[in-house]
Amino acid sequence: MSKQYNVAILGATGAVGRRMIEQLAMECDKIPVKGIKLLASKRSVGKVLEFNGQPVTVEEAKPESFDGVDIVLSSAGGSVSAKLLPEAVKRGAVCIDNTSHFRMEPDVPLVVPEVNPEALKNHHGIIANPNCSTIQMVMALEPIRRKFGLKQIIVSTYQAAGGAGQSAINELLKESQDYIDGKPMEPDAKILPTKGDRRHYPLAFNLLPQIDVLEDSGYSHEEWKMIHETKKIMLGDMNAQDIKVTATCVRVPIPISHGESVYFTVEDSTATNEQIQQAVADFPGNVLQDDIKHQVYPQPLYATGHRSTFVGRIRPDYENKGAFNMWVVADDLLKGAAWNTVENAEKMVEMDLL
Ligand code: NAP
Ligand code: 12T
Repeated sequence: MSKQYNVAILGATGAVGRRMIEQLAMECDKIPVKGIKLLASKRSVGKVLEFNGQPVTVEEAKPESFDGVDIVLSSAGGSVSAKLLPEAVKRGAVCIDNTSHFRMEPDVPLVVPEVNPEALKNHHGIIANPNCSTIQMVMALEPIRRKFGLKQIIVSTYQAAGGAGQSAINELLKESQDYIDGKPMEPDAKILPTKGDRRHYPLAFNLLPQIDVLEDSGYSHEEWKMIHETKKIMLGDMNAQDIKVTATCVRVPIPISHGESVYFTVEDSTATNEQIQQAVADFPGNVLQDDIKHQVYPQPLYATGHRSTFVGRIRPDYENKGAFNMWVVADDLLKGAAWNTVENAEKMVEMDLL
């Protein structure tokens, strides 16, 4: 009989955690689950969630929670991961972490399974899931890099509220209703642009060019992550100079699924638009939606709830040979978070790394 696993989901009550529960349940043939633990903060103790149609009571996450656990899928914020994942590893578990806390540590693989699965072999108990915006961008660009080489990437993001948690979605919906009802929105903004910062602004009927904290460099931390995570995933080195990357990250007033305008230049300047479209379409996990005659292009409303990365509007920059524009959309809570995490676990089972 194939191996069976005890799985713990840390942050099980959150926007990502709830999706991890669903995504894992859908993969039980590939990741046979012997037992499941749903872990969250003290606030959620006693709440009952469902796994595979069975009720499971939420427990408070503590070091001892990981006794006997084989796989941890973690999404309870960076400080919780920092404290608890080393405890889980000590107890023999392998952790796939969705927070940014461990991503840049040299012995922590940063993995999108379709892009760099081999990196999983170098794990020391913790595997990091990349940032949601990075994941969908490298999904679209990796097939192009493999066939034609990449020289430069310039990305602008259109990011949904959901990346910042369920409370950010709730805030957006409440503000939208208040705006329609003619009530002031600003006094109630508490979460966005980023919870820990001093000032908060409404997202409804607005655009916020700040995701995560702003750094002295002038970039937001989300922009920093997109630059360095892309290099670590594609080139194995967060500071590699072989591909130049720059990013502008903007929060837009939609609940779920990020859009990205990606401008890129390829090494092989004989690459045609059709060859680029074909390479994207042939890559597992991508769906090409690129038919301008019929107004077919990716949209967040239709990407939500799906695991794929949707790519369209691929077109050459007629002023610069070897340069192209494209538009990329994915569900930031599925491919950008819960599904990529479960998919990493599945890949590890397949590669016999667990
Ligand atoms: P969320 O909806 O706010 O959920 C947070 C989860 O963490 C809840 O289950 C919460 O439990 C739990 N939690 C909070 N404090 C805890 C503590 N001290 N001990 C144990 N559990 C605790 O947020 P989310 O959207 O699911 O995201 C969670 C984290 O995932 C984020 O902070 C971020 O680090 C990461 N994330 C990554 C990506 C990515 O790009 N890969 C995307 C989204 C999120 P309670 O319900 O009990 O409070
Ligand atoms: N601040 O895991 O606010 O690096 O949308 C993902 C999403 C951090 C992360 C967000 C964030 C991450 C957000």
